[in-house]
Amino acid sequence: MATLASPAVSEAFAADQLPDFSTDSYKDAYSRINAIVIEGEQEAHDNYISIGSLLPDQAEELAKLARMELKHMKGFTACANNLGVTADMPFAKEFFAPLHGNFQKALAEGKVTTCLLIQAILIEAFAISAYHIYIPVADPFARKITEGVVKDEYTHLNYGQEWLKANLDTCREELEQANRDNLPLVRKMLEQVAGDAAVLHMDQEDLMADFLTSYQEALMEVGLTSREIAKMAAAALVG
Ligand code: PL3
Ligand code: FE2
Ligand code: FE2
Repeated sequence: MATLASPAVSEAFAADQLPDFSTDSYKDAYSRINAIVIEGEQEAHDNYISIGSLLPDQAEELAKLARMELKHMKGFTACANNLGVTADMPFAKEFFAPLHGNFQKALAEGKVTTCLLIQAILIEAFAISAYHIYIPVADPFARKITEGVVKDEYTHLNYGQEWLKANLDTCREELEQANRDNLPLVRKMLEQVAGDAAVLHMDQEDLMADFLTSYQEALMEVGLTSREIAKMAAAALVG
């Protein structure tokens, strides 16, 4: 039987401790994770503006969402400055390239459903899970900023949910195909950040679990059944 003194238990406590934010290894991992977040916020801004070009009557509302993303980007830039870290932007651009390419292709084809699934569901659920797991192990400055950001991200997720829900009859098939094409990419992205995230004391399984929770809840709101959602989630295993 496990007792309080058993190694498994004390390791579990150690994982909850705050990291030493001043070490070279922390700063090195942070230079990539922070760059991913900055690039993600910048691309989110651009993506909402682009979606506005496909939905002209929504352009004003989408421009508001886009503005929030720029504010997030500035906040996370300040987090790096505060720690004396320079974000590795070329790394982050490459990290987003496959998803970015799929978004641009869908945009060129006028596929609103695909664009919204990529940005407002998959990327926002990814961001929400990452920020949730980061907040308890962040330095105090970054924690405050991230807490403010995560509230906004729910507004963005909600926007995507509502549009897809209102258009479900006509977008179901495109939604399933877009999910098949993009959920495997998000799974790979979660795997790629795992090593650096661990240095920040963020646990990979917690990240995955939180992502899947936001993703499932979003699809439930859209109006899909549990079975349909399970089938969509299975795309991450097959892809
Ligand atoms: C859209 O609003 C935001 C898109 C951002 C994508 C974020 C990916 C997160 C990767 C892991 C980050 C941990 C949090 C660290 C913050 C400096
Ligand atoms: Fe954001
Ligand atoms: Fe967002």
